[in-house]
Amino acid sequence: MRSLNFLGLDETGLSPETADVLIQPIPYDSTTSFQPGTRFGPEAILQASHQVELWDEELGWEPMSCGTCLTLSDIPRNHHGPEMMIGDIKAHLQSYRDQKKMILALGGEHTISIPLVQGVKQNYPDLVVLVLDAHADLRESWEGSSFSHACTLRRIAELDCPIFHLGLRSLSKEEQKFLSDQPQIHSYSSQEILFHNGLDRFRDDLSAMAGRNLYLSLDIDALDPSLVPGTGTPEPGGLAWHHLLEIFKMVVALGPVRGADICELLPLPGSRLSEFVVAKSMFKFLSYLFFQLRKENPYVRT
Ligand SMILES: [Mn+2]
Repeated sequence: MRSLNFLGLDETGLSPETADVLIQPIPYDSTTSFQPGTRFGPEAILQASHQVELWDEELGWEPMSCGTCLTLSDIPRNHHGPEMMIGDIKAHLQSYRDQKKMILALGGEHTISIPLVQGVKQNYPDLVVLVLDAHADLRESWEGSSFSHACTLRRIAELDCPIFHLGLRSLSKEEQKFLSDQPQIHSYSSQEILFHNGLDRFRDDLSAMAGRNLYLSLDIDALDPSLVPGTGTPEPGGLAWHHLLEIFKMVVALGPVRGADICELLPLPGSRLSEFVVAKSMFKFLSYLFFQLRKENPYVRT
């Protein structure tokens, strides 16, 4: 489907109908406020993914021989603003939604999560949204747009689904006030996760919703910028690699994950670290996901 694909996998014989997971690049940015360039993220991530080993040393298996991924063609960037782009994303993915396919989207800026979550919520009305992000993204509007990357979680909150937000460490006074009035947004700051066992509280809270359908949105700036310096709006004091893996494992174990995205990777000249971390995080997430699916149904593709 796409000449440069995820992990350089052999996609012979695969189609969107038969693949377990569809990788959907969405090279879009327009509202990024600090450093533009996240539209170059998907290409850089896919390139870096070719350096990821296909053997998962932690689980002792080769996940891509048990589950299948197909990398789709890019959704072209719409230059007429985020609302138009959101419409394009919805239209582009409609047929996959009708088939209830699992889509892992690659941004691009965080705005792309809005139509992705909306689409999955249509299929699964009980959806619970998990967001990893340094920023609250709860602004009503930002720089003239209600669909700026800085408003992503505000728009998702309007969809009336519980939200679990991990890695928060930057927000405005107004966002803090809004957050305090939103019982359905469960927040776990970076500091709580790093120093006060915040992931234990997260596991307990999410366990109360075990079995509900989940969507995972990973703004890569949730991780510490020493690990991912290439991001649109870096914030110090972020999560470590192994926090991310622990979160993936909890999420995969606690509910069926129906959709996911990874956003805000900004390739930097002279370093491939950030895109490699993103590519490896995709690999680990899919490895856990396929491992869990095989555990639930050992007769499928063993
Ligand atoms: Mn962010």
